[in-house]
This record gives sequence, C-alpha cells and structure tokens, in this order.
Amino acid sequence: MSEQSSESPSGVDADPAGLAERFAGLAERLAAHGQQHVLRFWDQLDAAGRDSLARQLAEVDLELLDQLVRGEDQSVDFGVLAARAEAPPSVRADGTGAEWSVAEARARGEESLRRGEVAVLIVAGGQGTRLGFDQPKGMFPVGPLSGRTLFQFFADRLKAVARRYGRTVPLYLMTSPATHEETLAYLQANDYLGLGRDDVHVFCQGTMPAVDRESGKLLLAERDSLALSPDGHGGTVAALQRSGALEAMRRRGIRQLFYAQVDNPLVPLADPELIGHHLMAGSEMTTQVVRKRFPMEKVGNVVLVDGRVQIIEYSDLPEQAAEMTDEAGNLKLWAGNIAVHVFELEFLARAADDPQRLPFHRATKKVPYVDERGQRVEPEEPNATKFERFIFDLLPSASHAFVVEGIPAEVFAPVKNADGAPTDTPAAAKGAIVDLHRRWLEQAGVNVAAGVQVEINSQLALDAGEVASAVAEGRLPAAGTTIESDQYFGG
Ligand code: UD2
Repeated sequence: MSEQSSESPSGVDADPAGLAERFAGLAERLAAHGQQHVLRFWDQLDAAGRDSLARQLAEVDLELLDQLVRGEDQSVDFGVLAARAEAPPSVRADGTGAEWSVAEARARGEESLRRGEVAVLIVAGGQGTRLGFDQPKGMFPVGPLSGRTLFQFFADRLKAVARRYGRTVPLYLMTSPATHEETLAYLQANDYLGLGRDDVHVFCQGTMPAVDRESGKLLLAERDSLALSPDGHGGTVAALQRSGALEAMRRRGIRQLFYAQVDNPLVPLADPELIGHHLMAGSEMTTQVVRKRFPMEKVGNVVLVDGRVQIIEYSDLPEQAAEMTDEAGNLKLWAGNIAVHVFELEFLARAADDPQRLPFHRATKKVPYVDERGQRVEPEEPNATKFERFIFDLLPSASHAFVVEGIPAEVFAPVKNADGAPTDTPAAAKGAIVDLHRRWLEQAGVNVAAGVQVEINSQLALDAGEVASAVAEGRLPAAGTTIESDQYFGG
C-alpha cells in the first residue's frame, strides 16, 4: 500500500570500497551542478547517515533544479495574464449556463456511481502549519458536537454514498513524508474508518529540495539530510503513477476521480450533480467554484484566458485585476477555486506520462538549515526558495475544462487557521456545519431553537432530501417539533 521506502540502510559498512565509489560518483555528479557542498560532512557521517544522504541525492533531478534556480521556466507574467482574463463559462448555482438541466446532470452522475466508476482522492500532504495542529490535518476533530475528525467525516459520507448507490467508492489518500506514517497508524487503529480495507489506499507524494534564495545552493536540514518539502499537490499526478494507484483504479473500472482537499469538511464527496455536469460537458477536468466574497480572498481565481480555463493563484493576482468589476458592478473575476475537481482518469494518466506538463511555483520561506560549520540555523527572515507544483495547472491542457458554481454555505468551510484568525478557522467550519444541518431540518419542518447546535452524521442523512425522509420515517425528530438543546444525530 505504501510506496514510501522504509528499507533499512544497505550494508555499506561491510563494503568500504563501495562506499568510496559511491562518494566519488556523487561528488562528480554534484560538482557538475555546483552542489558538492552537501557532501561537506560526509567523513563525519556513519554508514546509515551516508546511505540516507546518498539516497536523498539520488532522487534529486539536478538538471531540473539548475533550470529552476536559473529561472528559465519563469515566463508567466500574471499581471499581463490577469488583464486579459475573463470570467470562465460555467453552470451557475441556479442551474443556468448549461444546455442540460440539473436533474439531467444528477441522473448522469448517479448512473456513474451505480456503475462503480467513481473514486475519491483526498490530498492530505500539507503540514497544517497555519492551523497550529501538529498531527496530520485529517485527524483534526471538526465535528461540532461529535468531535469526529475530518477523516471520519469523509468516511461517513463515503459509506452513505455507497449505501445509496449500491457500489463502494474507493478512497485514495495522498500523504507526504511528514504525514504518512501517522496517517497510516491512525487508519489502522481506527479499522480504516469502517471503509473496507481494500477500499482505502494511502500513497505518499514526492519531495523537492529547498535552496538558498540568494545562491540557489541546496540546503542541508541535518549533516546527513537535505532540506526537503512536499512537491505540492501537483505531485499527485506522479505519485498516483509511481505508487501503482492509477493502474489499480483502471483495473477496478474507475473512470472519474473526484478530488478534494483534506481541510474542507463540507465537501460533498462524490457529488452526483458535479460528476454529472462533468460527464454532460464531455470535460476532462471540471472544477467547482464559489463566488468570491471580496477581491483579495485567499482562493485561486478560476478564469478564462485565450479560450482556456485556468487558475491564477491568489498570491499571483495583482490587486488591480482582483478589483475589476463588470457592468453590473460585480467582481469580474468572481470564480473562487475551492479545490474540488473531477478528473477523467485517462486524462490524469496522460498527464503522468508527460512530467513537464505542470510548471513549478516558487515560495520564499524560512527553512532551518545546517551551516558550513555544522551549526543549526533557525532563520528569522525567509532564506530559502521552495518549489511546488499545483494540480490545477492541468486545467489549460484539458479539453472542455468545465466550471460549476457551488453555494459556499453548502460546499466550502475550510479549516486553515487557528481559532482567533479572521477567516477559515475551526470555529467557522463548525458553525457552517451546524448552520447547514439546521437548515436541512428546518426545510423538513423541524424547528431548532435559537442558539441550539445540531449535527447530523452523513450515515443518517446525506443531504436535505435524506433529512426529509429521515424525519418522515421517525429517524429524526418529527416535523412540527422543536429541538431545544444541542443534539448530535449519529449514524
Ligand atoms: C488552496 C488553493 C487555493 C484555494 C484554497 C481553497 C493551492 C496552491 N491553492 O490554497 O487556490 O483553492 O486552497 O481552500 O492549492 N497539499 C498536499 N501536498 C502539498 C501541498 C498541499 O497534499 O505538497 C494539500 C494540503 O494538505 C491541503 C491542500 O493541498 O489539503 C491545500 O494546500 P494549502 O492549504 O497549502 O493551500 P491554500 O489554502 O493556500
């Protein structure tokens, strides 16, 4: 299941000659790229340390790193791009904008779920630094009353979808070296969240080395290891292929992959409507968006440039472009990326065969390192450049890329920042869950007293329609009654 190597150091101790050869080979390769300084402490390392450093270095594409450091790939001027950008063609939340009805889309999506053609992919490689939670984010307790974790929320929903359509929806979870082992241990300890053991697949994304922002030199995190960080969620494409997950999905008859981020408890995983719009549009990659609340909101901007749908990340969008309005005074670039996509599996497979398709983005960060004297330095200012790929950069290469508007209160409540921050906090996400479940109950004729919190497990009712059925069948309080105190309706 895991593609991350846990092999022990190969017996280099027993073969000092081999070791010398290995050093010579590495030194030569590194010198050709001006990076030999990372072997500075080689003589002081034990066999395990040498082995681990050599393994890390074997994974680094030094040619590519040279190009990135020289900035040869940096051709995009986002200011110019944004000036030419228009709102993307989309199906609006009220169903307008498409040649088919929402009901037709839903029926089409349901058909593919009944055929077992859909898998779900959740990217869970991020380290949750902003949230200040030191475990994998999926383990964060987000249930307002149940305390259920993000991972449990997703599993509850997938079990409910499987029950409704009579076919399981396998879960593919992408971790990073920072989250892999702990995620696996959590899943094992929790019986794979009640999903079948064969229906949960965990695979680990790759890494990219950080370099000194001035010199472009590789940084050492320790004397025997490089400063590495996850290669961005764009790394999903290569990791799917490398881990065998892509092939496993094909064998299983999966054709559509529903992609989401681990930080959004409201994401309607395997939503038949979104999958249906994707299929009706004949799209290779479909993305769900919400109307941005304000120009500089921290969501990517889904736009149309030269006839191609693409995303300009919030950090790349100049303020002036973000503030442009249309004739009605609404934001021109209104479509905010919530990182919910539907992919044709074969489109991803083709992308995996073409590793250069995704560009790299740069971020300047504080990265602790070991200096030339072997002293650990905790920088106070950003000292390093990190390189990441973004999965949404696949959009321009997709044929019929398609955009579907969702209602934020129903689909988007990301957990990004610690409580106390102005937006995207656990408190805000919990509030959004309570508000949504309250509305479902009220639509079914159940009253919820002011200030009272309610939470409904997806296994009991997945959406407003199922809440209405559960009310009618006596599995939730009857219509006309009032819920007077906080209540969790479990699965
Ligand atoms: C992301 C989107 C942004 C918007 C927003 C909505 C990017 C670059 N931007 O912003 O456009 O849609 O989400 O919530 O994605 N992850 C990995 N491996 C990595 C890096 C990230 O698995 O190497 C996962 C991470 O666990 C998380 C997700 O990707 O689930 C997003 O990462 P982020 O929180 O760094 O992205 P953010 O909030 O800046």
